[in-house]
Amino acid sequence: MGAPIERVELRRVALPLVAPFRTATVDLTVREVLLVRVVAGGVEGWGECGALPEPGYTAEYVDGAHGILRQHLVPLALAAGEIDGASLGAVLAPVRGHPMAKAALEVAVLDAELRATGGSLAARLGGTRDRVECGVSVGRFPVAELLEQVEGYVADGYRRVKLKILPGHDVEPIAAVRAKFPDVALWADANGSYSPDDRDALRALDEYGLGLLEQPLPEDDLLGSAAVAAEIATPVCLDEAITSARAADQAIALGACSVVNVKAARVGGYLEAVRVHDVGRARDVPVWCGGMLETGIGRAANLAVASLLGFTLPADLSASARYFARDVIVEPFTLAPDGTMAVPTSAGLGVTVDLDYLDAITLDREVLAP
Ligand code: SMG
Ligand code: MG
Repeated sequence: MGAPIERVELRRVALPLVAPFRTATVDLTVREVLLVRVVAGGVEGWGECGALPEPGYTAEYVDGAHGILRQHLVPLALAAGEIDGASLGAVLAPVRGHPMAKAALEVAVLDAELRATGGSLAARLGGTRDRVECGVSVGRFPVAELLEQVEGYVADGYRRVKLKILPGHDVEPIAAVRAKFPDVALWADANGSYSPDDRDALRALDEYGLGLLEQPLPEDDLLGSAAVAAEIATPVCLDEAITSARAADQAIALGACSVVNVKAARVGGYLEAVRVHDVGRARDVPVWCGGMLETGIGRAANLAVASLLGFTLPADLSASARYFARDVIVEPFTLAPDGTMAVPTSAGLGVTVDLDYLDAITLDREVLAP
């Protein structure tokens, strides 16, 4: 067992994005993000909450995550005595739902524990690769601007490009990108915006050689997703629908997907993300690491989990500069020309938080103690 938690800081920061990020359900120009800083045994650890300011991607949002952490999750963790990343899940289990808030606290506890003992998060999770293949997820833009954005990312070396689509805004951007970049590995993400009646529109996407179609239908429609998967040639990947390793196992068994997007935030933490990865391996389904426009803190943790061998497709993990003019860590993440990024190897998350910059962009900060 680890050390008792001495205090927990909840800090909200706002980082302007270098380009707007629009999906079927989200419209962002600034990434407002909730950070968790834990001190245990005199050592600090950091975590990032994936929640967005509005509940457009899933039900969670920054204010809600902040409230559940302040009122329920942090008090449970502070009252638990000796605790570590492995035992935290049971401590937080009385609170239903709120996976992004739980994941943020879990990774902060893991970071503190690992900084005390010297191991990297990647090694703790069972990761073995030292570099991760990276892709880029591009928000919705007018076509001319979209082509410009994609051109830049292809030149940077990203291994694949993911486009955001919704009904009525699908064939046009996909066909335009496909025409200009015939060989680029291209994916599309609908964020649950189609209905089972839109099968013709979904079938029409088959002719563009997409590597996968992510979350075509709403998250609770697994049978609908299985019907779509049976009807179209493009592999169906699920994102929002995969809330746990059990959900992944059942979705695959139902034929609702043949690829899984693994996001620690969405499944309640990095330890559960490893279990989703294990389900994928057991069922011979490729998995890849999704993203939530994380700062360098969350990106470090995503790189750690993406270093596990079952992550066989490029991640939604891009360089710091793809998101922010200035990241919150001292050494921003950069993409190598071969489209890979290095997995941090030093203790815990393996990054140094730039506290001066963080202070400059902090909107709100509170400290909770027993
Ligand atoms: O982190 O590069 C990133 C963004 C990846 O597209 C991305 N995430 O549905 O997969 C998804 C979205 C969820 C977040 S919308 C801001
Ligand atoms: Mg998605």
